[in-house]
Amino acid sequence: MSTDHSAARERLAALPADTRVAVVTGASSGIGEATARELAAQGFHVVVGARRLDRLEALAQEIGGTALPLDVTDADSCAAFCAAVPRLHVLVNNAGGAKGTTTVMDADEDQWRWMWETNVLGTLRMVRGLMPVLISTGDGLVVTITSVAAFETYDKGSGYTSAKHAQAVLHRTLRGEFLGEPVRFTEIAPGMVETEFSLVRFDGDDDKASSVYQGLTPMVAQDIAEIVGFAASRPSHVNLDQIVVKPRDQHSATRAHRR
Ligand code: 8X3
Repeated sequence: MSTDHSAARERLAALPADTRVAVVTGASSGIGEATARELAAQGFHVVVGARRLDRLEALAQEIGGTALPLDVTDADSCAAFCAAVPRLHVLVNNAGGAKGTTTVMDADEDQWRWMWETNVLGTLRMVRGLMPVLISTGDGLVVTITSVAAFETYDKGSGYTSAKHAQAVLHRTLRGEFLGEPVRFTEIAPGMVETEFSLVRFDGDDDKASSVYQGLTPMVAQDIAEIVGFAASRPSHVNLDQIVVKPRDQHSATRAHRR
């Protein structure tokens, strides 16, 4: 463990026994950042993980949480992050995303690899690394942010829809494998949320990214953060299994009403 990680572990271990602890991945922007703020407002000590450390540290300072570097595509980075968390009540698997829009025949293997690494293997690594502390704390919750792409397929989206399906299947399987243990599992599957999501998908092309949300009112990160906060504030015998949430103007991944 680096000095950062050891210091974080000591700090987290020294928190008052009744302080609830949450981990949010991909917390430097968008849904992750809003979720970290929401959980902090509920009294959680939030450990925020992401690659962009400057943004992360500013956020941790603002919410009185702890920032730790995290690249969910890197097994060692995940292991070091998880080893720094001595106890935990809520894990929010938010890190993920899409890259590119191509047909299966034109698939770019690097884009596929990135999508499977961030969405699927990233979730797998964080769940495996943190499940022991979620269970030993006696009241755990795993929230995984999937997508409407975990339910649907669409042309030129297979790299992303296949990764989101796989991430969701991994999450839903845990609900059965941990039945009887003190841990809950909530999948939140959003439709259009205006964040950096489309900017990443279209490799920084602003025009393409904003055209996704043109003529309708998309959700914002806070809309999803409040749902995570709602799930996390239910009494521990209540498990919200699955929440699909879309803008009123969005019917499905491929059909929306635009004005
Ligand atoms: C992305 C959902 O509806 O913007 O996860 O394609 S949508």
